[in-house]
Amino acid sequence: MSQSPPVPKPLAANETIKSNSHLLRGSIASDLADTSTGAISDDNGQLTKFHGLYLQDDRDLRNALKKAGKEKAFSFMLRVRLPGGRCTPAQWLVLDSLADRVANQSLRLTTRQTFQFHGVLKGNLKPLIKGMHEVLLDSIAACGDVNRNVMAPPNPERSAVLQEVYNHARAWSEFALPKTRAYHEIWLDDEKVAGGEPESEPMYGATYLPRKFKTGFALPPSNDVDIFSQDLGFIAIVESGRLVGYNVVVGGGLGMSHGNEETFPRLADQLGFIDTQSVNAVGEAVLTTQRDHGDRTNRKHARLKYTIEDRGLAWFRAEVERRSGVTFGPPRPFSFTSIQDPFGWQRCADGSWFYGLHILSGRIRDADGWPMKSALREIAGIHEGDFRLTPSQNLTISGVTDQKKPLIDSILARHGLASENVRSGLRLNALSCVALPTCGLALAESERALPEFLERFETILEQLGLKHDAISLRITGCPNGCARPYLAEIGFVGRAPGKYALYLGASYQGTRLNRLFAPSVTLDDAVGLLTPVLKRYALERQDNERFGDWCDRVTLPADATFHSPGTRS
Ligand code: SRM
Ligand code: SF4
Repeated sequence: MSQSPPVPKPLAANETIKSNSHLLRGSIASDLADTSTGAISDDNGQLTKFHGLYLQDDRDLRNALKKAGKEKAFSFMLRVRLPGGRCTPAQWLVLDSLADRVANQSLRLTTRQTFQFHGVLKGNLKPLIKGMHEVLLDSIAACGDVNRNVMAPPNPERSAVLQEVYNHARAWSEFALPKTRAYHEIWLDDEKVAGGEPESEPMYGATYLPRKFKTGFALPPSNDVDIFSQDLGFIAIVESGRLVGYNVVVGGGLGMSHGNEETFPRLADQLGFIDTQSVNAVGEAVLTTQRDHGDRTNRKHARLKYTIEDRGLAWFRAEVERRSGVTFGPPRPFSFTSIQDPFGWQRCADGSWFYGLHILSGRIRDADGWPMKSALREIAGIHEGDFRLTPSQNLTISGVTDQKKPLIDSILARHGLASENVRSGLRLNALSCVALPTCGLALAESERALPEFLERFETILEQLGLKHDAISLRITGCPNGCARPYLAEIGFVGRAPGKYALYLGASYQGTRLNRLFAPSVTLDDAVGLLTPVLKRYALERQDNERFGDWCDRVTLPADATFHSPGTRS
């Protein structure tokens, strides 16, 4: 008896929204004109992501508003597109002032080197986007099923190699931008193009990618961009002081769901070496292979990491070679030794200076005793170089001359922001995602909980003589992994209010995932569990052995979870 062919699975709802959207327009414009609500429709909410915007509501106010029978306190988050995290002082001043005028008086530096505004009311979206446009900034493709903000090494050491890597990152970012004019029409009131060629998306097609897609460029020995967490990564290979090409890595990604074993964090695998001329061709081939073969039926299985898991790396490499016409060479040797941003004053090869400023959770606002926003506004007012946002939510003030250095120093000192004031190696290596009150997916606190987590662990580390040891701690409000917690030596992942899964044992350099140590703990539980572990580490570690390596070797059972196939250096 012949078997009937399997019934194809239905497409995910987002696929229909995209294909009916007339290249990302939907009915956003009419939703914007509707003043009876602060929200937009669900379908348009999916489309505005491609324009860098998320509809959110203030979760602190949800219950009270519900009780009062009122609409949720809706507002939008806007994410800026900022390849490699570079921003001029003029742009800084405009973003600073927009945050005061049309958002919640704060700027948030993200784990992918850009800015987010929170609390933007619907009627303020156009003024915000127009204001950004005046200083040549936009939020196109900052979110959505497209190539997102491209990461590049932020260290402002002005070497020719670093500049070249940045140029490649920028060129790939531009090359992979959607071509639709929807953003310009909706937000900047551009005229609709009449006549001429019909608009099209040659690289993406009308349904774009099955899911978000992230690219990073790394320059060893620093893995500051966490290259193995990217869908597509380019690791710069420098020989005799010259950039000769890149090792390409694919299939990294961190999001998972608690209790769903079919979802997991995964480190990227190496495809092989390419020359510098082939970056865009290979990038396009990786992107279109995922466009054509990624899962469009299940958004929890739609990232590139699952396509590679399901079909195998050999198949994927052959497909990319066929599409790009580029043959991969064997990966060339490289080594990552650190992930931490440089802090304080550093001298560059060209004689200029840069200052690495630690910003807890990337939150820039004026808090009591911590007037970060005012200080940076004053610096932007006199600064002649630029600012670089780092993947660890910090900031670099770069291109500072000998003449300007004392002035910047005095502004930092007057506002109490000198890096020497940062208390511990743990704090300098801590990240948190935004979580409550804005993130609709948060199960637990993260940014607002980080200070207490740090204070508790700093006390223990100080007692054990580990205060200045660089140990990475990352916390997120849910398992989506926005602060890359699975690549931290100590990772906390929100499960429920006040409860976190605790992971240990990633390598400090971001080359090995951590593993589950305790499935659901409070901060008190975690302090109780980790104090003896840290004590043993202080006494038993081998010379220069990092906390994550020691945990991996000593503390964790061999069968603790996490899937990380492939070979990494
Ligand atoms: Fe993220 C969704 C914040 C980096 C994995 N992320 C979200 C949303 C938009 C929540 C939502 O969908 O409603 C969060 C908005 C919170 C808010 O109120 O601002 C959010 N993600 C962030 C940021 C701001 C965290 C931060 O504190 O810095 C980071 C913005 C980066 C940027 O500038 O583009 C951010 N998100 C990441 C990273 C880290 C990275 O890319 O290096 C990851 C893990 C890497 C990865 O993608 O695999 C990450 N975010 C996710 C996921 C899970 C994706 C998955 O494959 O399962 C979601 C949920 C989703 O896509 O369904 C998500
Ligand atoms: Fe929100 Fe979860 Fe991302 Fe944190 S990790 S910002 S809680 S989606």
